[in-house]
Amino acid sequence: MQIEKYKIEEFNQQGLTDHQRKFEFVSAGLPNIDDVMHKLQAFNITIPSWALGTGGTRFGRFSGGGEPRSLEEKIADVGVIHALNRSSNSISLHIPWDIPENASDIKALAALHGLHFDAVNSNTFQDQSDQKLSYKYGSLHHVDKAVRKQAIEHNIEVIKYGVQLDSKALSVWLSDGSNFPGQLNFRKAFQNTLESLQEIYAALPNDWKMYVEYKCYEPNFYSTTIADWGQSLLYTSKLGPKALTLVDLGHHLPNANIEQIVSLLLMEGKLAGFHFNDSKYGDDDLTVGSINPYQLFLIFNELVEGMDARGMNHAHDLGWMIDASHNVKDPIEDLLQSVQAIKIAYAQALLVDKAALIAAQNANDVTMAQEILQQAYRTDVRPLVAEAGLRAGGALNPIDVYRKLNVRENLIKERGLKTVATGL
Ligand code: AFD
Ligand code: MN
Ligand code: MN
Repeated sequence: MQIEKYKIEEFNQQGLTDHQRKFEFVSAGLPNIDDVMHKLQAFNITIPSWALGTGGTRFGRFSGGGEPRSLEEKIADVGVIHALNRSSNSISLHIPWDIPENASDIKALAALHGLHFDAVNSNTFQDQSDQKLSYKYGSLHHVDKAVRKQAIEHNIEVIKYGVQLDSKALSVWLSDGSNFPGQLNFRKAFQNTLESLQEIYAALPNDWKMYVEYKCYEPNFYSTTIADWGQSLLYTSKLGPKALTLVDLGHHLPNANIEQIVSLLLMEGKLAGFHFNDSKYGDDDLTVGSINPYQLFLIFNELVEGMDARGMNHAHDLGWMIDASHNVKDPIEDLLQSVQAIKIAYAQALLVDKAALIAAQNANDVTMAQEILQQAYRTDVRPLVAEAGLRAGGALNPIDVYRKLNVRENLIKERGLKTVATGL
């Protein structure tokens, strides 16, 4: 289904006076308001194809109804999100869950919704039914060269699909690792992985990037072959300039200082971008900003500071993507909340008084340094985010409009109550 613009405008009219009052109040005290609004409007966050269906755990999966049954329907769902928030103009596909049968038709369909294709993701963490060799003991790190070759070829095939869709990056997440001490020779596992990644790297088109994700544990619980940012950076440094380290917020041990990791990767020119989500314990894949919005703000503070120091374009020079999956919420509502949380953290980071912060840091004025950060964090920037959406032709309140238009009910009518999204 497609959301008509005039319907969004009708709902916007209802809340306009109230919104304008709030926007004027917040923006009055902000010297850089025009710059902030311009940046907020330019900022888009990619939606992963696998977040559009209800998630599950090893205990069960409770379908929410009206889930997309095909790539075309996933694109339509992202189209709904983008029509409402005007900040989700791309989709990231997972191969083989989302094989485009006719790439030019798929591109045309996406373009109808104002969408393009971001990074493509390979999958060597599951066995497919037509697959010759198993990934039970890993893929790119496997002791058997034939398994490694199969996994390399899969990644190269994913690049080919991506080229047809005008994607510009391959994301590699490996579940490779070991569950028990003694199972694996760490050095050989590293070297096998490096050689495999080198072969994939050699197949990248010139204007492509390879994003190497790390994850501290799961599904392997004793060791992971790319376990942390240091290990990923080791691979990406050895691979070359097209290889970059991808930070998934849920892939750290609790209390890790992610903002410091971000700052240093940026300094080295080795930060690929993000998989945004939130977590309480591990790879919980919860809605962005639902558990620790202050951490998200601190990360954006480092991003803005580090990108500005390197003269980078906030909107385009890093990969911004959500990687979440929900078991109990409507996935579209959840993604709207996630995008909103990201834009709020970004807006707050844009409000940090940088000159004052540098002065406080240089004077070892710890109290003032904290005050400056929290002054920005405690500003209610929601009217700024709403205004950016409004100016871009979106909804003042995306979730409200989504509900008033009965989008989910219509999707259930169209697709059925018991549908299950492909890939999950
Ligand atoms: C899994 C991993 C990782 C990866 C995603 C897509 O935890 O976050 O990005 O699959 O391959 O959720
Ligand atoms: Mn991820
Ligand atoms: Mn993950």
